[in-house]
Amino acid sequence: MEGRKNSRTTSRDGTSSTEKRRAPSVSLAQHAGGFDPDLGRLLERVAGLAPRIRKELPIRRDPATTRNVYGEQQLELDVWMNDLFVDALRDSKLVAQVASEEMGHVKEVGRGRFSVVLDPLDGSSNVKSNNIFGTIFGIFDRKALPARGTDLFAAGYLIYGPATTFVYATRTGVHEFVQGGDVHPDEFALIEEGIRLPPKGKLYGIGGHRDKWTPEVKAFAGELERELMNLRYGGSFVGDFNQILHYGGFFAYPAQVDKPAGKYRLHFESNPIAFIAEAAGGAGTTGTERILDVAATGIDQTVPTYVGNRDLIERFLSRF
Ligand code: FDP
Repeated sequence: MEGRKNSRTTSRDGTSSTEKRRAPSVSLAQHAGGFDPDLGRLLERVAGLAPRIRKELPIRRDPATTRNVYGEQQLELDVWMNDLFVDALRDSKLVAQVASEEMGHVKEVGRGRFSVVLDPLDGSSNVKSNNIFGTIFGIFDRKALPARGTDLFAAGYLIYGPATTFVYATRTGVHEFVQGGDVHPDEFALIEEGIRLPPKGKLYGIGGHRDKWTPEVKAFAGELERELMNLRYGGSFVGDFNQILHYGGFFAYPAQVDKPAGKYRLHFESNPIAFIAEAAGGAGTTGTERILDVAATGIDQTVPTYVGNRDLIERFLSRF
Protein backbone atom coordinates (compact mmCIF):
# COMPACT_ATOMS: atom_id res chain seq x y z
CA MET A 1 0.00 0.00 0.00
CA GLU A 2 3.06 2.25 0.41
CA GLY A 3 2.94 5.51 -1.52
CA ARG A 4 -0.69 5.17 -2.63
CA LYS A 5 -2.65 8.33 -3.36
CA ASN A 6 -6.41 8.53 -3.18
CA SER A 7 -8.39 8.40 -6.40
CA ARG A 8 -9.66 11.94 -5.78
CA THR A 9 -6.28 13.64 -6.14
CA THR A 10 -5.88 16.04 -9.04
CA SER A 11 -3.59 15.03 -11.86
CA ARG A 12 -0.99 17.29 -13.51
CA ASP A 13 -3.27 17.96 -16.51
CA GLY A 14 -5.67 19.59 -14.03
CA THR A 15 -8.45 17.04 -14.30
CA SER A 16 -9.52 15.39 -11.10
CA SER A 17 -9.02 11.68 -11.36
CA THR A 18 -12.61 11.36 -10.05
CA GLU A 19 -13.61 12.61 -13.47
CA LYS A 20 -11.58 9.89 -15.12
CA ARG A 21 -12.61 6.92 -12.97
CA ARG A 22 -14.54 6.54 -9.77
CA ALA A 23 -12.42 4.09 -7.82
CA PRO A 24 -13.63 3.60 -4.24
CA SER A 25 -11.72 5.77 -1.78
CA VAL A 26 -9.98 4.27 1.25
CA SER A 27 -11.43 5.44 4.55
CA LEU A 28 -9.42 6.17 7.68
CA ALA A 29 -11.15 3.32 9.54
CA GLN A 30 -10.33 0.83 6.78
CA HIS A 31 -6.76 2.03 6.50
CA ALA A 32 -5.87 2.05 10.20
CA GLY A 33 -7.99 -1.08 10.74
CA GLY A 34 -5.76 -2.87 8.25
CA PHE A 35 -2.84 -2.13 10.54
CA ASP A 36 -4.67 -3.00 13.76
CA PRO A 37 -8.48 -3.39 14.03
CA ASP A 38 -8.65 -1.71 17.47
CA LEU A 39 -6.55 1.21 16.23
CA GLY A 40 -8.95 1.57 13.28
CA ARG A 41 -11.92 1.74 15.67
CA LEU A 42 -10.20 4.21 17.97
CA LEU A 43 -9.10 6.57 15.20
CA GLU A 44 -12.57 6.44 13.66
CA ARG A 45 -13.98 7.59 17.04
CA VAL A 46 -11.46 10.43 17.30
CA ALA A 47 -11.98 11.60 13.72
CA GLY A 48 -15.75 11.23 14.12
CA LEU A 49 -15.70 14.19 16.55
CA ALA A 50 -14.56 16.62 13.85
CA PRO A 51 -18.02 17.55 12.50
CA ARG A 52 -19.26 18.40 16.03
CA ILE A 53 -16.12 20.43 16.70
CA ARG A 54 -16.46 22.39 13.47
CA LYS A 55 -20.09 23.15 14.34
CA GLU A 56 -19.10 24.58 17.72
CA LEU A 57 -16.22 26.73 16.42
CA PRO A 58 -18.33 29.79 15.65
CA ILE A 59 -20.10 29.53 19.01
CA ARG A 60 -17.46 28.72 21.63
CA ARG A 61 -15.01 31.55 21.07
CA ASP A 62 -14.93 33.14 24.52
CA PRO A 63 -12.35 32.74 27.25
CA ALA A 64 -13.33 30.33 30.04
CA THR A 65 -13.07 31.38 33.67
CA THR A 66 -10.36 28.76 34.28
CA ARG A 67 -6.61 28.37 33.75
CA ASN A 68 -4.80 25.14 32.89
CA VAL A 69 -1.99 23.65 35.01
CA TYR A 70 0.56 25.75 33.12
CA GLY A 71 -1.26 28.91 34.26
CA GLU A 72 -2.59 29.66 30.77
CA GLN A 73 -6.05 31.15 30.36
CA GLN A 74 -8.34 28.49 28.87
CA LEU A 75 -10.94 29.08 26.18
CA GLU A 76 -14.45 27.71 26.40
CA LEU A 77 -13.41 25.62 23.40
CA ASP A 78 -10.36 24.18 25.24
CA VAL A 79 -12.53 22.90 28.05
CA TRP A 80 -15.36 21.67 25.85
CA MET A 81 -13.03 19.85 23.44
CA ASN A 82 -11.16 18.23 26.29
CA ASP A 83 -14.40 16.81 27.72
CA LEU A 84 -15.58 15.74 24.28
CA PHE A 85 -12.40 13.74 23.61
CA VAL A 86 -12.22 12.23 27.09
CA ASP A 87 -15.86 11.09 26.91
CA ALA A 88 -15.39 9.62 23.42
CA LEU A 89 -12.26 7.75 24.49
CA ARG A 90 -14.07 6.39 27.54
CA ASP A 91 -17.10 5.34 25.46
CA SER A 92 -14.86 3.53 22.98
CA LYS A 93 -14.09 0.90 25.67
CA LEU A 94 -10.65 0.65 24.08
CA VAL A 95 -8.87 3.01 26.49
CA ALA A 96 -7.63 2.65 30.06
CA GLN A 97 -6.04 6.06 30.75
CA VAL A 98 -6.19 9.56 29.26
CA ALA A 99 -4.00 12.56 30.02
CA SER A 100 -4.34 15.92 28.39
CA GLU A 101 -2.79 19.35 28.42
CA GLU A 102 -6.01 20.73 29.86
CA MET A 103 -6.28 18.29 32.79
CA GLY A 104 -2.73 18.03 34.10
CA HIS A 105 -3.34 14.59 35.57
CA VAL A 106 -3.87 11.05 34.36
CA LYS A 107 -7.51 9.99 34.28
CA GLU A 108 -8.60 6.36 34.53
CA VAL A 109 -11.41 5.83 32.01
CA GLY A 110 -11.73 2.07 31.61
CA ARG A 111 -9.96 -1.21 31.03
CA GLY A 112 -9.05 -1.02 27.33
CA ARG A 113 -5.60 -1.74 25.90
CA PHE A 114 -4.70 1.86 24.97
CA SER A 115 -3.53 4.91 26.92
CA VAL A 116 -4.00 8.22 25.16
CA VAL A 117 -2.21 11.55 25.59
CA LEU A 118 -3.65 14.59 23.89
CA ASP A 119 -3.64 18.30 23.35
CA PRO A 120 -7.32 18.77 22.48
CA LEU A 121 -6.86 22.29 21.11
CA ASP A 122 -3.33 23.06 19.99
CA GLY A 123 -2.84 26.66 18.92
CA SER A 124 -5.70 28.15 20.93
CA SER A 125 -4.50 31.72 20.40
CA ASN A 126 -5.33 31.16 16.71
CA VAL A 127 -9.04 30.70 17.43
CA LYS A 128 -9.68 34.44 17.73
CA SER A 129 -7.86 35.28 14.51
CA ASN A 130 -9.26 32.27 12.62
CA ASN A 131 -5.85 30.80 11.84
CA ILE A 132 -4.87 27.14 11.88
CA PHE A 133 -5.31 25.05 15.00
CA GLY A 134 -5.80 21.37 15.66
CA THR A 135 -5.77 18.39 18.00
CA ILE A 136 -2.63 16.33 18.70
CA PHE A 137 -2.72 12.83 20.17
CA GLY A 138 -0.44 9.93 21.04
CA ILE A 139 -1.50 6.34 21.69
CA PHE A 140 0.30 3.77 23.84
CA ASP A 141 -0.51 0.08 23.82
CA ARG A 142 -0.69 -1.48 27.30
CA LYS A 143 1.51 1.20 28.92
CA ALA A 144 0.73 3.21 32.01
CA LEU A 145 1.05 7.01 31.78
CA PRO A 146 3.26 8.94 31.85
CA ALA A 147 5.28 6.90 29.35
CA ARG A 148 8.36 7.48 27.22
CA GLY A 149 7.75 8.63 23.62
CA THR A 150 9.73 5.74 22.22
CA ASP A 151 6.96 3.44 23.49
CA LEU A 152 4.25 5.17 21.43
CA PHE A 153 2.18 2.77 19.34
CA ALA A 154 0.71 5.49 17.13
CA ALA A 155 0.30 9.27 17.02
CA GLY A 156 -1.53 11.79 14.92
CA TYR A 157 -3.36 15.06 14.59
CA LEU A 158 -6.45 16.71 13.24
CA ILE A 159 -6.26 20.12 11.57
CA TYR A 160 -9.36 22.32 11.51
CA GLY A 161 -8.16 24.43 8.61
CA PRO A 162 -9.86 25.38 5.36
CA ALA A 163 -10.26 21.60 5.08
CA THR A 164 -10.33 19.18 7.98
CA THR A 165 -7.40 16.80 7.66
CA PHE A 166 -6.27 13.87 9.75
CA VAL A 167 -2.70 12.57 9.87
CA TYR A 168 -1.78 9.41 11.69
CA ALA A 169 1.48 7.54 12.03
CA THR A 170 2.57 4.15 13.20
CA ARG A 171 6.21 3.16 13.30
CA THR A 172 5.90 2.04 9.67
CA GLY A 173 4.49 5.15 8.05
CA VAL A 174 2.58 8.43 8.05
CA HIS A 175 -0.74 8.81 6.24
CA GLU A 176 -3.02 11.75 5.55
CA PHE A 177 -6.79 11.87 5.11
CA VAL A 178 -9.28 14.62 4.29
CA GLN A 179 -12.85 14.89 5.41
CA GLY A 180 -15.65 15.35 2.92
CA GLY A 181 -16.62 14.21 -0.48
CA ASP A 182 -19.88 13.74 -2.27
CA VAL A 183 -20.53 10.18 -1.11
CA HIS A 184 -19.74 10.25 2.61
CA PRO A 185 -19.36 13.92 3.68
CA ASP A 186 -18.38 13.10 7.28
CA GLU A 187 -15.87 10.40 6.40
CA PHE A 188 -12.10 10.85 6.11
CA ALA A 189 -10.65 9.54 2.85
CA LEU A 190 -7.01 8.81 2.14
CA ILE A 191 -5.06 11.56 0.35
CA GLU A 192 -1.55 10.26 0.72
CA GLU A 193 -0.01 7.14 2.15
CA GLY A 194 3.55 6.65 3.36
CA ILE A 195 4.40 10.38 3.49
CA ARG A 196 8.14 11.15 3.64
CA LEU A 197 9.64 14.54 4.41
CA PRO A 198 10.82 16.01 1.10
CA PRO A 199 14.62 15.54 0.98
CA LYS A 200 15.47 19.22 0.55
CA GLY A 201 13.73 21.20 3.27
CA LYS A 202 12.22 24.52 2.10
CA LEU A 203 10.81 26.07 5.29
CA TYR A 204 11.89 27.02 8.75
CA GLY A 205 10.04 28.44 11.75
CA ILE A 206 11.16 29.16 15.30
CA GLY A 207 8.91 30.22 18.18
CA GLY A 208 9.69 32.40 21.17
CA HIS A 209 11.71 35.62 21.06
CA ARG A 210 14.86 36.06 19.01
CA ASP A 211 16.50 38.09 21.78
CA LYS A 212 15.95 35.22 24.20
CA TRP A 213 17.07 32.40 21.89
CA THR A 214 20.22 30.56 22.93
CA PRO A 215 23.37 31.30 20.86
CA GLU A 216 23.09 27.93 19.04
CA VAL A 217 19.51 28.70 17.94
CA LYS A 218 20.39 32.25 16.84
CA ALA A 219 23.35 31.01 14.81
CA PHE A 220 21.41 28.21 13.17
CA ALA A 221 18.51 30.53 12.28
CA GLY A 222 21.06 32.84 10.61
CA GLU A 223 22.45 29.92 8.64
CA LEU A 224 18.98 28.89 7.39
CA GLU A 225 18.19 32.49 6.44
CA ARG A 226 21.41 32.78 4.44
CA GLU A 227 20.40 29.60 2.60
CA LEU A 228 17.20 31.40 1.60
CA MET A 229 14.85 28.98 3.31
CA ASN A 230 11.42 30.53 3.70
CA LEU A 231 10.27 31.61 7.15
CA ARG A 232 6.84 30.31 8.17
CA TYR A 233 5.61 30.69 11.72
CA GLY A 234 1.89 30.36 12.32
CA GLY A 235 1.54 30.06 16.11
CA SER A 236 0.21 26.51 16.26
CA PHE A 237 2.59 23.58 16.52
CA VAL A 238 0.27 21.30 14.61
CA GLY A 239 -0.05 23.72 11.68
CA ASP A 240 3.62 24.62 11.66
CA PHE A 241 4.72 20.99 11.75
CA ASN A 242 2.22 20.05 9.04
CA GLN A 243 3.97 22.49 6.70
CA ILE A 244 7.29 20.82 7.45
CA LEU A 245 5.75 17.41 6.75
CA HIS A 246 4.67 18.59 3.32
CA TYR A 247 7.51 20.90 2.26
CA GLY A 248 10.39 19.77 4.48
CA GLY A 249 12.49 21.96 6.75
CA PHE A 250 13.13 22.80 10.39
CA PHE A 251 10.70 23.87 13.10
CA ALA A 252 11.46 24.67 16.72
CA TYR A 253 10.05 26.04 19.90
CA PRO A 254 13.53 26.32 21.39
CA ALA A 255 15.24 26.63 24.72
CA GLN A 256 15.38 30.32 25.62
CA VAL A 257 17.85 31.89 28.01
CA ASP A 258 15.02 32.60 30.46
CA LYS A 259 13.16 29.32 29.74
CA PRO A 260 15.70 26.53 29.27
CA ALA A 261 12.99 23.83 29.30
CA GLY A 262 11.11 25.41 26.38
CA LYS A 263 7.34 25.73 26.09
CA TYR A 264 6.02 22.56 24.49
CA ARG A 265 4.58 19.81 26.65
CA LEU A 266 6.60 16.63 26.18
CA HIS A 267 3.68 14.22 26.43
CA PHE A 268 0.96 16.13 24.60
CA GLU A 269 2.90 17.94 21.88
CA SER A 270 6.59 17.06 21.47
CA ASN A 271 6.41 13.25 21.70
CA PRO A 272 3.51 12.72 19.27
CA ILE A 273 4.98 15.14 16.71
CA ALA A 274 8.51 13.74 17.05
CA PHE A 275 7.07 10.24 16.54
CA ILE A 276 5.36 11.39 13.33
CA ALA A 277 8.52 13.21 12.17
CA GLU A 278 10.61 10.07 12.66
CA ALA A 279 8.04 7.85 10.94
CA ALA A 280 8.29 10.25 7.95
CA GLY A 281 12.11 9.91 7.86
CA GLY A 282 12.84 13.04 9.92
CA ALA A 283 14.05 13.59 13.47
CA GLY A 284 13.19 15.33 16.73
CA THR A 285 15.61 16.50 19.42
CA THR A 286 15.64 18.56 22.60
CA GLY A 287 19.15 19.77 21.69
CA THR A 288 20.67 17.27 24.09
CA GLU A 289 18.76 14.07 23.34
CA ARG A 290 16.23 12.44 21.02
CA ILE A 291 12.80 13.70 22.12
CA LEU A 292 11.35 10.17 22.16
CA ASP A 293 14.06 9.06 24.62
CA VAL A 294 13.32 11.70 27.26
CA ALA A 295 12.50 9.98 30.56
CA ALA A 296 8.88 10.45 31.61
CA THR A 297 9.15 12.09 35.00
CA GLY A 298 5.83 13.92 35.18
CA ILE A 299 2.80 14.51 33.03
CA ASP A 300 3.42 18.28 32.85
CA GLN A 301 7.08 18.21 31.65
CA THR A 302 8.15 20.65 28.93
CA VAL A 303 11.11 20.25 26.58
CA PRO A 304 12.90 22.42 24.01
CA THR A 305 11.61 21.03 20.72
CA TYR A 306 13.40 20.90 17.36
CA VAL A 307 11.87 18.77 14.58
CA GLY A 308 12.29 18.38 10.86
CA ASN A 309 14.50 16.89 8.20
CA ARG A 310 17.17 14.63 9.65
CA ASP A 311 20.07 16.40 7.92
CA LEU A 312 18.94 19.77 9.34
CA ILE A 313 18.55 18.39 12.86
CA GLU A 314 22.03 16.86 12.61
CA ARG A 315 23.49 20.15 11.42
CA PHE A 316 21.77 21.93 14.30
CA LEU A 317 23.11 19.40 16.83
CA SER A 318 26.66 19.80 15.52
CA ARG A 319 26.60 23.34 16.99
CA PHE A 320 26.49 22.09 20.58
P1 FDP B 1 -1.24 27.84 22.19
O1 FDP B 1 -0.55 28.25 23.46
O2 FDP B 1 -1.89 28.98 21.46
O3 FDP B 1 -2.17 26.65 22.37
O4 FDP B 1 2.07 25.10 23.04
C1 FDP B 1 0.87 25.65 22.61
C2 FDP B 1 1.06 26.63 21.50
O5 FDP B 1 -0.10 27.32 21.20
C3 FDP B 1 1.60 25.98 20.22
O6 FDP B 1 0.62 25.33 19.48
C4 FDP B 1 2.19 27.14 19.50
O7 FDP B 1 3.17 26.76 18.58
C5 FDP B 1 2.75 27.99 20.60
O8 FDP B 1 2.03 27.65 21.79
C6 FDP B 1 2.57 29.45 20.32
O9 FDP B 1 3.34 30.15 21.20
P2 FDP B 1 3.65 31.72 20.99
O10 FDP B 1 2.36 32.41 21.29
O11 FDP B 1 4.73 31.99 21.98
O12 FDP B 1 4.07 31.91 19.57
